[in-house]
Amino acid sequence: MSGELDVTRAEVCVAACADLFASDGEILASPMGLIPQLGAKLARLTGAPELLLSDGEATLLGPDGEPEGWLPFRQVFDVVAHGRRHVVMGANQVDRFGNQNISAIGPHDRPTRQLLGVRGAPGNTANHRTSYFVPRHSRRVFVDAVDVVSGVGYDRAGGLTFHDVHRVVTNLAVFDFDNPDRSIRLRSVHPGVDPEEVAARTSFPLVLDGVPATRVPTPGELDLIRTRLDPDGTREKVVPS
Ligand code: F8G
Repeated sequence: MSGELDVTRAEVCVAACADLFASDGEILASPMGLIPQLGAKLARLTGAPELLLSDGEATLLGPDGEPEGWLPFRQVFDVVAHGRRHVVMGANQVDRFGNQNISAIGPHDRPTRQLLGVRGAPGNTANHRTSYFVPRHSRRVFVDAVDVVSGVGYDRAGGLTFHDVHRVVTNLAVFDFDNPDRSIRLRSVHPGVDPEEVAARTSFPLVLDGVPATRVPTPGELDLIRTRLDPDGTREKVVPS
């Protein structure tokens, strides 16, 4: 896809998800979905060796899936409340202040679609760092205003001391919330993606000038992804190039 290493879009997304955890230290990573999971494992093997990985049930795992500890479901709530966690959730909708919806689509009194429900999104965004991964960037996902606030965004987080919506990684780009008003900012555009395409697939305006390219994985990271973490290449089914 890009450069001599023939890096795929999925591999760029995995490295971008690994970078989500780069400065986290010894916290529990809770990546939802294959690409964020590969990113957390890659981070553990490279820049974030203290990261704790969970199987989503009750076991802490090493990067190759080897058991490292026991963390029953009830204790996850203690970890959530103490803020020692970084979750990467999905999003059916995200708006320009980082409000996320995984609950329902349409008017509250008569939704057109019932989705997963708010699940852990309210508690996560009130207590610790939260990021999102969107495998199919579209105007349907990046909306002016979400229909149901599951994960709380910066325009509603006034009283939340530990609110920290970190980044949104999509199949096209990476976003952060580093604007002065904490609105969403295009941080990088994946190699081979035209910034105008990102704008066309987003329902609110974006600043495109001067936006750098998302980094590509290093040769060492590529080797880990391709031979150790995802040798079957399932990543390419989630984010086709
Ligand atoms: C739409 C849209 C849209 C979808 N606009 N229509 C339509 C219009 C689409 C389809 C239909 C379905 C800590 C913690 C927890 C726990 C702990 C506490 C969490 C206890 C665990 C349990 C708990 C949250 C983790 C996630 C969500 C992961 C995803 C989704 C998806 C796709 C977003 C990728 N915008 N969108 N439709 N969970 N899930 O046309 O119509 O709706 O569409 O952290 O839980 O409680 O707390 O979503 O939707 O992060 O990311 O999979 O639902 O699969 O199938 O695309 O085609 O059927 O007509 P989906 P999809 P139709 S943390």
